[in-house]
Amino acid sequence: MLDKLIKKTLGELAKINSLEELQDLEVKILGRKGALTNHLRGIKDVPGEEKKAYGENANKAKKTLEEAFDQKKSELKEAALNSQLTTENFDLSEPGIKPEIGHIHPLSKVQWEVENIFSQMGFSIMDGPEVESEYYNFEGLNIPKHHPARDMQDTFFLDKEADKKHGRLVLRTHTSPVQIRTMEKYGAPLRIIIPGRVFRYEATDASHDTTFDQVEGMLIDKDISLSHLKGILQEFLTRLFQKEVKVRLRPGYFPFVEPGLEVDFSCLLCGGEGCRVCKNTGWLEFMGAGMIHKNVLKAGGVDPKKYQGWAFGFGLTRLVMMRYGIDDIRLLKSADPRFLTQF
Ligand code: FA5
Repeated sequence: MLDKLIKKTLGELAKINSLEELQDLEVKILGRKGALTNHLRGIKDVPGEEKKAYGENANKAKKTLEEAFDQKKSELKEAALNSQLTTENFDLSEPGIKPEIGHIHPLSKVQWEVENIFSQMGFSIMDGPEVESEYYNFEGLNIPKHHPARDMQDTFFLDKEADKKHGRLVLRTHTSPVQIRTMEKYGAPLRIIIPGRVFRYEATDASHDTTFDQVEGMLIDKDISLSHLKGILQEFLTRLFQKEVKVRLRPGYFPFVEPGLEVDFSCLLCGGEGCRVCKNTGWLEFMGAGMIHKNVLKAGGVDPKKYQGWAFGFGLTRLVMMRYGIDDIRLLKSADPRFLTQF
């Protein structure tokens, strides 16, 4: 009886030419009231000792037929697709769908330009961890515990200790910790820049964010003075903005430099005459810098009697804003295509 049903069904299956016919046959055989389903239900009337064999055979038949139906279904689907491809009209000259092509984020663009200019001047590009220890972020940089200078940079602390010597883990508040890491690793002389992301626990507004990018610079050698710093920065900014830029140094305070400086550059819009952008001063505030403090050189294992050097740190994010005239820092991390497609 079962063999007959299988044979008959396979025979009918072979003659089927459409998915609708296939579905009808499937209902007739495997559906709730289908022939095979009825056969399976008949198990209740079979004597005890024959039940096992009856059930096994019926399930085997069910499996065979299900596979045959699946196989036929894929054949019919493929045939339908092929006939669609051969019968439908194709216009090969019709314009295609233009693929969306992404592009480089303005922050990365400017970062690469900065890296290129400094590489051309013989600087190497360094990297360091974003999750730092208190030691590298503060103590090593001559900012002891409880020193009021720690309040200058509000910090995100992690609930975990690096180790006894290095203290708690923090999200680095500046790229300066990599100064010490690089001195420890390579010793002096050194000529490096360190671009990277930094984090501060502060209220955001149009010019402040909690996550932003900085570029640190450091040059250590014999007989190094601030005139080298001024020369390098002037050259860097002139190449970056492709117009002559002047640099001005003012006294400033950072615990890891002595003397410390604030660096300004001549306003790009008015060239120093005074305008709305520079608030009529002719200058734009750019960054902190100074001669590296001897305690910092020592922390990095460099002998301050033999070597000296300078370091600087500027906000890359703010430089990008100046470069493209972006008036809100938060747009840069917004991932908003209306903003990003403008670059
Ligand atoms: C520092 O972070 C020092 N490490 C810089 C330095 C390095 C000084 C080496 C001396 C020697 P400061 O906190 O001023 O300094 O930050 C440097 C720059 O980061 C600022 O000039 C500014 O451009 C940028 N910056 C600071 N806070 C924010 C913020 N919340 N959002 C965006 N940019 C910021």
